[in-house]
Amino acid sequence: MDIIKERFKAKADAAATEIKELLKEHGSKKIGEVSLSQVYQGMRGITGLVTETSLLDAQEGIRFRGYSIPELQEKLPKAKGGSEPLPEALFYLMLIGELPTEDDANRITSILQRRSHVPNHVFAAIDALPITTHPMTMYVVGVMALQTESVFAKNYADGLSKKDYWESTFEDALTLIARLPRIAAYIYRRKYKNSEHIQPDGLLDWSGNLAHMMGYDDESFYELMRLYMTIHADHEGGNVSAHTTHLVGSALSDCYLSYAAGMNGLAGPLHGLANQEVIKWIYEMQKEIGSEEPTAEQISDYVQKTLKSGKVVPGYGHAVLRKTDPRFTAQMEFGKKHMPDDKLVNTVWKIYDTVPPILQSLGKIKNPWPNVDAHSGALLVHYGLVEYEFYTVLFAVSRALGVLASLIWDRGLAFPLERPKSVTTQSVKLWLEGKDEIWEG
Ligand code: CMX
Repeated sequence: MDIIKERFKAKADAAATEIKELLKEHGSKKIGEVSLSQVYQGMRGITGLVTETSLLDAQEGIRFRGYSIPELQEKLPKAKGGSEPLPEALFYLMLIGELPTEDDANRITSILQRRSHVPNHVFAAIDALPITTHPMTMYVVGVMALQTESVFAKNYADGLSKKDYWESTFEDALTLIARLPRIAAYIYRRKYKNSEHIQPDGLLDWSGNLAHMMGYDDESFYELMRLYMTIHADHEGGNVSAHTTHLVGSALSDCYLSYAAGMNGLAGPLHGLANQEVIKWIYEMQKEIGSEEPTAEQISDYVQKTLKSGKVVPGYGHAVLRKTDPRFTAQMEFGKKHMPDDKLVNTVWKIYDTVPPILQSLGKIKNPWPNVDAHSGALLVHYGLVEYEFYTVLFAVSRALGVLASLIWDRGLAFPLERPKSVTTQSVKLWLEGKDEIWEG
C-alpha cells in the first residue's frame, strides 16, 4: 500500500476509535437548539455536520487543519523558485492532518502526474455540447463522463466489504483530482481558443500544468494558479458545494457522482458563480460610466442602482463570515506584489473602499465585507484571461481538493447516510397550536 494511504488509514482508525468513545460518553449531550426561523431560513448556524479538513471562524476566516492562509503561505512546500504554496501540499495537510514535508508534497505531485491521462470519451462528451454551453455545464458533463473510471463503483458492484469503502474512495479521489486540470483546460481551449489544445507537461506541478494547458506559461501566472487553487480548496462543510458532495456521497455515490453534484451547486450565482458575476458587473459599470477608472462617487451611484433594481452586489456578503474574507486579502496582497498599477485591480480596491458602508447602511445585510469572489477575476484579467464565464471552473478544480479529502474522511469514519427531518407548514401550525408532537427523525 502506498505510504500516504497507510498514513491516512492509521489516522482514520485512531479518529474512529476516539469518536466511538466520545459518542459512548457524550452522545446524548445537546450541541445547540434549533429555532423555527432557522428551519425556514437556510439552517444558518445549526451545527449538524462533521468536516475534518477545515473550520470557518466568522471573524478570522478559514483555517485548514488549524492553519490560516498566511500560515499556509509560510509553512507549506513550494514549487522550485515559487513563493506560493503547492495545493497538492494542502491536500496532504487536509487528508493527513499534518504539514507535509517536501517529499510528501512531491509524492502527491507525482501520483497526480502519473494519473492525469483523460480517456478520449470524456473529450467526446464535452465536444457533443454546443460551443455556447456554459463552461461549468461542460465541466460537470466531463466529470460525469469520467465516472466510467470509478474504482469504487466497480468494486461495489463486485461486492465490496464496508471496511474497504475508504480505499476505493481514496483511489477515485486521487485519480479524479489528477484529471481535472486537463478537463478544465480542454474546455477553455475548446470554447475560447479554437480547440487548439495543449498537451500536459509531465514535469510541472498540478497547478502549473493547469496554467500551461490553458496556454498561460508565465511564471507569475503559475504562482497565481497555485495561490488560487490553495485558497478556494475548502471552506468547512456547510457551504453548498461541500455539503452537496458530502450529502450525495452519503448515499455511497462514488467520488465522480458526488463531486459533480457539488459542482452543480458551485455553479449557482450566490456561490462560486459570483466570481464571473463580479467581473461582469464591473464591466457593465465601466460601460455605463464610460470610463475604465470609475471614481468612488460613480461606484457608489452604481451600487445604489444595482440595489434599487433588486439585485445583489456580487462578491459582497457571506452566510458565515462577518469580516473581510482572508481569501480576498491574500489576493489583494498578490495584486500589490505583481500588478500594483493594474487599472481593474485598482478598481476592485476602490470598490472595497466604497461598498461596505453602503451595504452596512441598509441595516439588513449581516456581512457588508468582500468575499473571495470579489477579487479573483481581476487578477485573471491582468494575465489576459478575460473570458469570465470560465472563472467558476477554476474554483471547481480547486474545490475538488477539499471536498474529496473530506469524502475520503467520510468513508474512513464510516459516516452513515445523511437524512435530516423535514416538516410541512401545516404540521408547524398544528405544533404551534399544541395539536402535534415535536417531530423526530
Ligand atoms: N448585495 C445585496 N444584498 C445582499 C447582499 C449583497 N451582496 N448580501 C446579502 N444581501 C441581502 C440578502 O439578499 C438578504 O436580503 P432579503 O432579506 O431581502 O432576502 C439580506 O441581505 C440578508 O442576507 P444575509 O443574511 O446577510 O446573507 P445570506 O446569508 O442570506 O446570504 C450570500 C449570503 C453570500 C448569499 C449573500 O451575501 C449574497 O447574495 N452575496 C452576493 C453573492 C456572492 O458574492 N456570493 C458568493 C459567496 C462566496 C462563495 O460562496 O463563493
